[in-house]
Amino acid sequence: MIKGITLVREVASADAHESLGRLLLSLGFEQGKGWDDGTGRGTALLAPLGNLELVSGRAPAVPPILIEVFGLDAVHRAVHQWMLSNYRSEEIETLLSGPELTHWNSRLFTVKLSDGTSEGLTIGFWQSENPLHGKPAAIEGDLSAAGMRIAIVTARWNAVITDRLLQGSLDAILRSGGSRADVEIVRVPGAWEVPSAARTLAETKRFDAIITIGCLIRGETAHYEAIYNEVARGIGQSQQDTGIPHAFGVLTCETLEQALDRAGIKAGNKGFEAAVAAIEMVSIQRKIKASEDGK
Ligand code: RBF
Repeated sequence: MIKGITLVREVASADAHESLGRLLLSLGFEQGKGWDDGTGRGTALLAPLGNLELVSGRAPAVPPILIEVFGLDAVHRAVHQWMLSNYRSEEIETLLSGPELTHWNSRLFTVKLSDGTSEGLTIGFWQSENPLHGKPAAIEGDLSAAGMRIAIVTARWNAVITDRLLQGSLDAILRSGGSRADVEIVRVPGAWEVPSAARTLAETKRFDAIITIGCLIRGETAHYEAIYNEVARGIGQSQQDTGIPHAFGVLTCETLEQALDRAGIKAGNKGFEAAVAAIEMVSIQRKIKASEDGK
């Protein structure tokens, strides 16, 4: 039922309002829907996250407005710069603190703005020192291929492209700690044959993941959509039926030039990316199983 939280603060003058609004927008607040009814105006500044924190047992050691940022030192510099054009330098020393470590593994500075209102306006800008702070807890795969057994199925059609994709996949596996002896490469005539070979390999249970490689070029391929849909469906079905991750490295392109771009020229190497996805999926599968076993 809750949609959001709004803190309302008074600013001393229209000029201060204007100037403070500009500062906060330049630091990354999003402009919300404000209001102006002739007797006063409101500027809405939106942040991606908000929370209400209740404290008991001791007085809060922070100002009532806390803005979480990344790049705290850059924010401090921007606030200092802004203060130089709004306050005398001796005032700034008393109004703006330097970033300091808190007892909650963060750094924080406070700035006292817009005196002359009933409440005053003190803002604390802070940044967590924990790099994972604010990230929802999630299982994520590692990119280590050490000890992983991987099969690569690659089509001979458009070998100019598929050989480059294969090279990209091998490159990703070896650079992620995998061993060439643990990689089996199977060549099939065309993309159409990729799903059945992938499935045969997956059913042997000798591999942790399968990487599929092919290249369909619309210009040369009659019934392009029909072939492509069946290849994608077959690879997906093999993955779902066998439970073994299948990375999809089958290019579908309008032209040979577009295919070359995706095989290492201008748009990365999709074979490399498919191998990285396979490695990540094996790792994720292992972690999910380990967390199940631990229950
Ligand atoms: N295989 C590919 O991997 N990429 C293609 O672009 C491609 N184009 C084809 C176009 C035609 C008209 C035909 C008949 C086949 C094509 N194939 C292509 C081969 C297909 O994947 C398969 O190997 C053969 O049809 C034999 O089953």
